Order: sequence, then C-alpha cells, then structure tokens
Amino acid sequence: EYKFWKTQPVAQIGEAPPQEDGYIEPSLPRSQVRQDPYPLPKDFEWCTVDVNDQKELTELYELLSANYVEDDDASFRFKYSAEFFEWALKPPGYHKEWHVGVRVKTNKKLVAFIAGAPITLRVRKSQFKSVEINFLCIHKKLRGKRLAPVLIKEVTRQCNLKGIFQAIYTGGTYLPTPVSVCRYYHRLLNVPKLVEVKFTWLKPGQTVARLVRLYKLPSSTKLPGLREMQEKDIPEVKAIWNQYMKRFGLVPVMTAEELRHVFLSGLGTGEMKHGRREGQVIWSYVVEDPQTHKVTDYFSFYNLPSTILNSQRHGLLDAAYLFYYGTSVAMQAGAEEDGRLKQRLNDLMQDALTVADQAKFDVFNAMTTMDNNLFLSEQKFGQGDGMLNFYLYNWRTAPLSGMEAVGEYP
Ligand code: YNC
Ligand code: MG
Repeated sequence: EYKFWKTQPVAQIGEAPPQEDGYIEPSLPRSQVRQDPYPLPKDFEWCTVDVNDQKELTELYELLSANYVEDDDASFRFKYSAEFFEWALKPPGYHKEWHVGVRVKTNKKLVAFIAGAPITLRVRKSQFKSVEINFLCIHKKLRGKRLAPVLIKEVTRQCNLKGIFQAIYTGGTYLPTPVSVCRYYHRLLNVPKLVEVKFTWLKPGQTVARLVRLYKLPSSTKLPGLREMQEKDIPEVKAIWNQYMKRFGLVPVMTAEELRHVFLSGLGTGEMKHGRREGQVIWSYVVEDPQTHKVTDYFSFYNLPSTILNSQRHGLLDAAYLFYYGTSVAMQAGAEEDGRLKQRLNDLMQDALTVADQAKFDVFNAMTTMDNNLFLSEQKFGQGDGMLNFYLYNWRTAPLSGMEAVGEYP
C-alpha cells in the first residue's frame, strides 16, 4: 500500500491531526540538495520542455490530449490547449526547470511530463512560498512501471534547488492524505448537446424541450456596471481579493503582477469567432458601480474543453470552470447574516452563467469550494460524480472543509 507515498513527507493515512501547523521535514541549503538527476530506465532521458518553443508546446499538447485525465467511465478526456499551457505554466517568476519531461532516447518522443508553477500559499495563519504541481502525465503504454514516483522526485529536486520545499497539488486519485475534498458540480447550458453526448440523462417523463426551458438564461447580464476586467482595475481587484480571501483557510497570496497574469493574460487574439475571441482561456469581469465608478466585485472562469470519446456527432465538450471571484459586499457589517452576501453572489453567478451561455459554452462547472454552497443549488448546478482532493506536500495542518479551500487550480 502506497509504497512510494509512505516514504514522502506527507500526512500518512490514519495519522492524528497535528497539534500545530508546520513543515514535516526542514528545508535544506542548496549544497545539500541532491545535485544529479534521478536515474531513469535505460531507454529514457530527462528534458525540460520549453513552452516558449511552439514545436515543444505542440508536443506537450499532443501528449496530454491523448493521455491525460479521463472521467471514471472514459467518456471524456481533458483537452488542454497550447494557449492554456502558456497561461498556466508561465506565471511571473516561473522556472523553465520546473517543466520536466521524459523522452525516448532513440527517437526523442515526449512520453511523460510533470510541471511546477510558483505560488505563495496561506494555510490558516502560515504563509510560505511554494509550488503548485500539475499536468503529471505518462503515456498510456508506459503505465504501471513506477515512472510516476521518479517524475515526482525529480520535480521535487528541481524545486528544492530553487529553495522551495512545500507544494500544493490536486487530483481525482485518493492518496495520503487530502487536506480537503471537494465535489464537482455542473450547470447545464447547451441542453440538447449535453443530452445527446450522455453528459446528462432525461428523467422518466422529462423532455429535452422542458429541460431547455428549465435551464434558459437571460440574453443579457443584469448587474449594472458589469464589464470585462481591464489593467486599470487590478489595484481595486487586489484590494477586494485581499479582504475576501480572509474568509478561507487555504488560499494563494498574489501580488498585483500575479493577479494581472491570472486575470488578464490568456485573453486570446482578439478575433471574434462563435461568440468569443479565438484562443481565449480566461474570462474576467468586474462590476464598476455606475455612480461612484468604484469596482465592487469581480468573477472569472476559464475554458477547459474535454474530448468526447463516445459520440459520432460531437467531438468536444466545451466547458467553463468557475475560477476566482470576490465581492466587497462581504465586507459590509451583517451582510452574511442577513442574506445580502448570498444575494450578491447569486446575482454575480447568474451573470457569469449568462456570459458563458452567450459565449456558447456547453456546461459551467464549479466545485464545493469558497462560498459556492451559497449559490450552487439556486443557480441550478447539479451534483457530479467527480471529486477533487487537495494535497499539501511537506506541510502539516488539520483537514479543512471544502468551503475553506480556494480551489479551482486549473
Ligand atoms: C497522482 N495523480 O499512488 P504508491 S493530477 C500522485 N498523483 O504510488 P506508476 C500518483 N501520485 O501508491 P502510472 C498519482 N497517480 O505506490 C498515481 N500515483 O505510493 C502514484 N494518468 O506509479 C501511485 N494525471 O508510474 C503509486 O503509475 C505510483 O504509470 C505508481 O502513472 C500515474 O497532475 C499517472 O491522471 C497519474 O498519466 C502519471 O496514470 C498516469 O499509473 C497518468 O506505476 C492520466 O504513483 C493523467 C493523470 C494526474 C493529474 C496532477 C498532480 C500530480 C501531483 C504529484 C505529486 C506532487 C508532490 C509534490 C512534489 C513537489 C514538492 C516540492 C517542493
Ligand atoms: Mg509508469
């Protein structure tokens, strides 16, 4: 059981919650970090995948398109785009050494990958520099050969070489031991297509026409002053972010520069096609009060399609994922108790759904993180079967409830 994970500085199964938060193993000076790469089986070699090189970005995109995460019954597989990698792998201060690949020695084919991106975390009262690990992928033909632990140890070594000894990662797989567990929820938008590709099923007596009516959204947003986020909004967005995130126990801490990257890079080329800009990864909106011109709220969602593996007519499930949001209403005295916060979040989310619907997304996904439980049922999200586990590497803290976690790490 967990031959690899039981050797790692993570909370082990059945371990009692710690009395105090803190690291499991102390950080090492650079000179004491292992200097040479971990050995690979003889036919393979390490590489760094250069995401600034279009050819290597395409190799990465092809590896993940064919071999990355699928749902339980292999009906859908995440299909990240080249633009998505640009956005997710190159935040301010990224390290190219953290984009770790494995190639076949003879023909140089890329067959495995794991990535790290710098992130500052606050876990309850502690704040520390850390790395977000994502995109662990091994070619289907090389599964079950204990390659994953080698990739994980190598990316850990690369992080240690840069002075980073803590990590956050998420996944559907259960490992020792989640700090938080969240469930996926789905809000249907393009009902006929979702029924056709068996993303959802009609209940007895239900018809597509009736379901379409049930999920119908207005043709325009309702909050006065709602508009796309711009550069000039970043300081106000940051002020709301700083306040709003205090509500949660596991959150990224971001500089203005990092927020600018998250919300305002990956906006696409500007050419409109089928209701959206080509290559657009992120949709970021603010509410600017029409009287005071102050920014009062923001929300964002990102585009992550999945390949549909079992339909003749449709190749792609076009999904939007709720990302970060915040509202200054949360700072008003009594707003939580008297329902004003709940009302505001519902208004914001209805507009987020309307924007996604106008941009022709098929489905809008969200998790049971942040304040999402205040609007999921009102906004007609249905419970999915997917779970997302949140993990911390080399950091002890008692388990957090889903709502204390700020998730949606793409
Ligand atoms: C997983 N998802 O338990 P034990 S999420 C971590 N994350 O070890 P082998 C995983 N570990 O049980 P395979 C894992 N899945 O003996 C499996 N493991 O202790 C563990 N799928 O290795 C597993 N991407 O090579 C076991 O397994 C050991 O050939 C077995 O490869 C696994 O990105 C995998 O779901 C997932 O491509 C690569 O199935 C493969 O099966 C695959 O024999 C489809 O490995 C894609 C997929 C995972 C997406 C993600 C987050 C990854 C986090 C990794 C941990 C990071 C720790 C922090 C490091 C930095 C620290 C600093 C500083
Ligand atoms: Mg393997």
